[in-house]
Amino acid sequence: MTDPSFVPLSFERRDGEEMLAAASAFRRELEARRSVRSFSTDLIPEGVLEECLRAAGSAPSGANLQPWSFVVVRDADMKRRIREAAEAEERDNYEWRMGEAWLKDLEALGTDENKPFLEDAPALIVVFRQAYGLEDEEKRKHYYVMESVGIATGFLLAGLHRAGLATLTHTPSPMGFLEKILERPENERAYLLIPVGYPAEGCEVPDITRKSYEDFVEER
Ligand code: IYR
Repeated sequence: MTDPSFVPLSFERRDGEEMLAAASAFRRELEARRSVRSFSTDLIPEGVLEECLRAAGSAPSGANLQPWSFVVVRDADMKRRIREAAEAEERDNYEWRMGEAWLKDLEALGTDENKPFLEDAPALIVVFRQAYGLEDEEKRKHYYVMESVGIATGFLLAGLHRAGLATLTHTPSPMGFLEKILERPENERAYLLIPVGYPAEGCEVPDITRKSYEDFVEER
């Protein structure tokens, strides 16, 4: 048994007015985030991605086992290989895998099997979930992996947006090709592919709306 060890929590209470202002500013900032599918090739200033990834790595996780890995792909050849493999999967998705109802639900987004953003974006962040831990060939159980990686990814997306970068949450499924191309260990499964960068000049986004507050929050 390991005895738990505790340190004082770093926490400062704010007054109500300041809290409301902070919550509201954060809300407005996140509401302004849009998924972008048309990227400029401009490079991201040094250090920015690293800061955002550090924020992601601070997320809470099951038993604090932090069951995630993030791979940053900037290499043009690697991006091209990822694009080719993703488009091959997407061709099948759009041709027969997704089905009529799914295609109908996607109509408003105007997506298709072509994914030029996988080469245009200066960086692709590939998020992997670790189905189990693997150290020195020893397997270790991981807990609430989907939840943990989802929270870390949320931190990451919020941080990238806060830093002034555009992102897309992309899942060219099945995503097994990412595990192969990026030579991931056997315990890792691709979770999400995030192109990151600046929107292309004149970038447009779908004219879609969000649910109203009452439609997704209930107070009792
Ligand atoms: N992966 C495909 C299809 C797609 C699926 C969902 I769910 C989306 O929200 C958007 C697209 C593609 O990327 O085109």
